[in-house]
Amino acid sequence: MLSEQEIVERFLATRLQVHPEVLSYLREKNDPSLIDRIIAGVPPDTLVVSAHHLPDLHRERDGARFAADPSVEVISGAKGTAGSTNRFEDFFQYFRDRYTRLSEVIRTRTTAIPIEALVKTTRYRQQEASAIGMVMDVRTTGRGNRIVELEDPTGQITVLFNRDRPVFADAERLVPDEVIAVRGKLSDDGRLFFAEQLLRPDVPVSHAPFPSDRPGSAVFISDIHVGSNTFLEEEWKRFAEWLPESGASYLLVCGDLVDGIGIYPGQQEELTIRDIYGQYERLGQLLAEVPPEIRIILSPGNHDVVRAAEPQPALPDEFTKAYPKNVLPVENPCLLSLQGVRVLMYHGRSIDDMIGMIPGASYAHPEQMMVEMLQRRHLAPTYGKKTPISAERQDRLVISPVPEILHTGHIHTCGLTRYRGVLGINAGTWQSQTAFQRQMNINPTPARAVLVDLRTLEPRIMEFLQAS
Ligand code: D5M
Ligand code: FE
Ligand code: ZN
Repeated sequence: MLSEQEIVERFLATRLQVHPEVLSYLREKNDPSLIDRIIAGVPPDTLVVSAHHLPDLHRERDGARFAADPSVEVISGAKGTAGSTNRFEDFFQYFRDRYTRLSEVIRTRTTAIPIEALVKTTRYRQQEASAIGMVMDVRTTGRGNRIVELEDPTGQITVLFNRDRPVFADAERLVPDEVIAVRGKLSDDGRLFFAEQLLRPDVPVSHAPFPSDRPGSAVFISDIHVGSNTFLEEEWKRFAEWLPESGASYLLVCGDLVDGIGIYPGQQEELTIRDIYGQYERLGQLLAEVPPEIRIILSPGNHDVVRAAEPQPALPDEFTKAYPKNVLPVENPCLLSLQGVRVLMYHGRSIDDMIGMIPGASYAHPEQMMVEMLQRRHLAPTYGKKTPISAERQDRLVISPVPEILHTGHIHTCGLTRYRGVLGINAGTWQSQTAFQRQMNINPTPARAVLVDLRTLEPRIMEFLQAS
């Protein structure tokens, strides 16, 4: 099969960019001559080759991808793709895969030396050098400097970030298990590396998102918590009445679809539906009121019935068999293409972990944590805290490719961001403040939905809260 790189380079040679839709089409066709035919056919002032440049192919295909009606393609995280629980070798493979993929992203911006060579060869003690590694441990010393144990497949080194140097601001936000590059100098005895610069994999500065080339819009929500006595049924009704008027073709729900059972101590007392089947049945009834033309994408969260370890599998058939045909259960995380606009859905359990570790982070600003994810190119950078991760051979939580939209939920507050062209969305929740959240001083922003025009990637927050 033609590689993505080969296709992109052939177009770039004639100064053309390629829309991801066209890219995946060409990869499937695997016919290099097709590329030349397309190049010959586009108007001279074209910057991006998109689906409408392919009128013949349009007819040629029977699939929905190029049709005018809504099209959802699950790029990764389709139902049934999450692996089963792991053996010890998988655990090793998991971190190796994470390191390999993230270090490749950083390597495009710096020339790094394997840590073993850096430590063993004396010549690096006089000159600046760079290394790429995973943060095995990070701590603050008594003097307020940051110390990191950095590891790559060849060795390990202790890296010091001096609190008086400019690099310290980046170093303050270091978390265990993220992959970084450091530039600096080794101490004379070769035991300590003094870092002057820290690079994260990040989104390229020049990153340009690909909007849809035809009209369409999508609604983003999360954390419905059906079955909870704090589920805002009246607000949901208003939302359901608005949906047909919204003009949207897609409704994306990013986890915590129901409140579940046995999720926290004493939950029984806060449930109006105490049976898990009953909760999903009620959700099905609510979804049946959504116009059948709207594609509904459901990914799970930590309150849902599937295993907690991420990637979380899609809802099993036994819970969704009575659901309308326009409902598509997917995994968490999941990468979708909505008429060419790539949306990465992730419930966001790692946001709790990151809020606990990153200075200045707060439950009021999910959008800031989405930026932290994008900079690390990882949805759950730290292993072994509150976020359970299933260590499979491939790290499905790595953010690659860079999506047009990152959709999260979980912390029940609404926040939007635009980071290097990527739109970050957390719509909030459909549950009012619980007793537990009151104790924790978490102030939810319930009953909001975010409507996005897929041609402009412009978001609009819609409010459905009733005046109480
Ligand atoms: O999570 C909703 C919000 O409440 C989210 O920000 C986490 C917080 N939360 C919920 N349970 C706990 C516990 N046990 N410890 C700390 N923080 C918590 P949701 O997934 O809807 O319960
Ligand atoms: Fe939730
Ligand atoms: Zn949650």
